[in-house]
Amino acid sequence: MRPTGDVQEHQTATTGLFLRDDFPILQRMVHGVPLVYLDNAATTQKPTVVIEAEAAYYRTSNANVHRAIHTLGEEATRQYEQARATVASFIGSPAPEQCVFVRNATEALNLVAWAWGMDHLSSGDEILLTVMEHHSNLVPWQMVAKRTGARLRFLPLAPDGTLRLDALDTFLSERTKIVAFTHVSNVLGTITPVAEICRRAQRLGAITVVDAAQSVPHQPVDVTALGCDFLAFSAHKMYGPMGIGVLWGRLERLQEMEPLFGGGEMILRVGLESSTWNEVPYKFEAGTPNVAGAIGLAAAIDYLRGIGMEAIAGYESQLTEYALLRLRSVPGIEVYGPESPRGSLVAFNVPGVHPHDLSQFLDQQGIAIRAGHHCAQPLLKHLCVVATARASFAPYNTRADVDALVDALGRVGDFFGHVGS
Ligand code: C6P
Repeated sequence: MRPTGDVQEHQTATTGLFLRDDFPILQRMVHGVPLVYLDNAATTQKPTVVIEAEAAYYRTSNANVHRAIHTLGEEATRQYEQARATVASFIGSPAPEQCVFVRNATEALNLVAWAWGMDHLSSGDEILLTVMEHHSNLVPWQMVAKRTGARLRFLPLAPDGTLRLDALDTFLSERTKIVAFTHVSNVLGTITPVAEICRRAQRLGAITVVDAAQSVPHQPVDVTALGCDFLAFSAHKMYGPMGIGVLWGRLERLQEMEPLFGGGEMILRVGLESSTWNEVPYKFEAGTPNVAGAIGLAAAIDYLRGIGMEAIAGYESQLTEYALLRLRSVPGIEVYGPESPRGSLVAFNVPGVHPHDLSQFLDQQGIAIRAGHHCAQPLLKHLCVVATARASFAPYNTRADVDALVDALGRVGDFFGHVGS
């Protein structure tokens, strides 16, 4: 059932869209007070259905996949491939084999950079990124550019933190081979117009790589509608387990890519001198995969679908709007990123208090936020800060959680004594 209108308004204020009881960890106390978890962009908490799905696999079906000719092996293989099909239908993939299981978004982005980039880039070619990329979508391209002689270019931001799309034509040319960019910034919350960028990049023959680590958990994402070549995300940011993520790719792109890791499962035939490769996606999944993780991810997707991604996006948008409104009432606070649309997070600084001290102060009151450079050092340099605090939301958060944060921020001055000085 999808809550809308009054029902959703009520839930934003009081109970959350997810049932808090579904998440055992949300029942715990921190420093003697109930936990207020506002670090969801770093990782989300796990519902019982996900924890149980992993445990049930280990309890009843644990075996290696694609190898064993026995009942457990067949069950494990069936569940692993069923999980792939669940992922595929969740993101609108034409076929399950276009979803490669990896460890996380970082590994997915590295896989494209190394396996596609090394074979298709040479001196004089350009890789277009944006200045707001997470290190995971920057450092691999730096490494590959260094080895191939390709040049990195960066699409700039407007003062409000949105992408300067008007500059896209200046940066895109026949030299551009790859355009790699985040769907939602993990610092600014900026949402990029993926479909438009992909359309314009592909007109010039460039391939597009979307870092969807901060979008897939929060809004409907359909790879076919977006029109990208590759899309990367992590399960642990979408209520699934750590250690499993997905690289989605267009079939022809995946087929033209050489494998990155060699070993078991990724081969067709092996000789002493040379080998041939298995089909997509198996040629990218060398060694024993994280079967329990894939099954846990599928359980998380079933859980998300039970609520509905449209409902989740609507709920989080209301909650973030409320957080922006309340945070701006804190004297002297600096809030980063565009007004709207924005992802479900707010980065901010309270003058005179280092974000690390702020985070520690909030932790004493049971409130978990993130503080630091958020693995986006070039972006923070662009913002002329070394660190920020960041509150990020999930559908188990409520306005009461935002109120707890803002009330605590109101006490920061008394605690540190020198705020604003
Ligand atoms: N951002 C944050 O607190 P991994 O670590 O591979 O699951 O995700 C990497 C990653 C890639 N892109 C974006 C936009 C991200 O936000 C992240 C992870 C976390 O913001 C940890 S630094």
